[in-house]
Amino acid sequence: RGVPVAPTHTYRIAAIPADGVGPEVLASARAVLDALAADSHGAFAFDWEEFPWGCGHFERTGRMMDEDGLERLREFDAICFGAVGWPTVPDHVSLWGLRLRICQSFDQWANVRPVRFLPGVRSPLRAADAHALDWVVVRENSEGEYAGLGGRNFAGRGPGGEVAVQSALFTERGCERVMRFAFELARTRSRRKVSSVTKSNAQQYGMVLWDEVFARVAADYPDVETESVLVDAMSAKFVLRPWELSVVVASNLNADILSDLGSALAGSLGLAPSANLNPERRFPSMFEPVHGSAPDIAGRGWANPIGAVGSAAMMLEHLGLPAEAARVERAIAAVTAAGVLTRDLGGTAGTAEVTRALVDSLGG
Ligand code: GGG
Repeated sequence: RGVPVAPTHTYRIAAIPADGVGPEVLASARAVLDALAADSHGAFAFDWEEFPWGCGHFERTGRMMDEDGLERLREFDAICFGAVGWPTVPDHVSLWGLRLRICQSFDQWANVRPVRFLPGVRSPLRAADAHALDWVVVRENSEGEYAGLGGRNFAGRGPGGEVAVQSALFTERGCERVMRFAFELARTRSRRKVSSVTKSNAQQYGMVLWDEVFARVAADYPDVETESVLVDAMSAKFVLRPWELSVVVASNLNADILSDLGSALAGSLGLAPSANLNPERRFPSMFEPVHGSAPDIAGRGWANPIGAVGSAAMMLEHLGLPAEAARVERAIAAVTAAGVLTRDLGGTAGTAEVTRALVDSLGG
């Protein structure tokens, strides 16, 4: 009686906590999602399967993930990821062996990284400027500087004379699809603007192609304001004129750097959520906090779970549960406004306390 009778939909979610603080923040995201499901009166549920991959797995098996891992992940509705990296494994091995392997194999070509002001959080910006923070960085996530093209030890040159080449790959198709994604996103926002970022004055091939594709795509969106800004100037603009930005689209490396800067300006890298999307939905998309594994605080219960919980909200949106996503967003704002803050934000709360506060703030 009084209980909604919508049919139960069970979402199959793969959890990959991985390394460092990854398990702590992912447990928090799971607690929030499970609380929502428990409160849905049977309308939806999450069926979790956890994959114990990461640097520990690498030390035991020589692999960051199982050989059949991609095949198994393919069956899921979405992937929740923690963080990758541990000092005993070279960072390029752990990153390529797990996170990048999944992103590239599942063609998760759009990495969406929102940056916004949260009440009660101190920003290094002046208060009025901090309140204006409301951007989405759209990171091209399949090629660019992360194409993995290059090599070492050419023509017998050995130690002392070694040469390394690291190439960036830009395809017209890869640029165009991420730019169209950025423009469509801009059309859903109050400020319809897309800022494109390159270093095309110095990088005269790939980034000039990027600029040309941007100009062509922009012509299809006359209702959206545009600008093309060099990455060095954009870094200054993030700090000095943050109110001018809405959607920022950039290559893999540039967007990675800018989104860290953006989340630091919002108060902490620990706050930043992200979605690695395969917009065609041929493969599962992956949701993860922007931050890394933070080995220095791993296991201490200090990690800020808000980036992971915000990523879970992005997953809810992707799964077709926008009202539930909005509940999580409101809970995050209520918890920071109430001053329940982890150490990175100047507070004293631990991960568990923030998680409890988030669950208690979910409301109806
Ligand atoms: N949760 C994100 C994560 O684990 N990131 C690790 C990292 O170092 N990423 C580098 C990159 O994505 O560019």
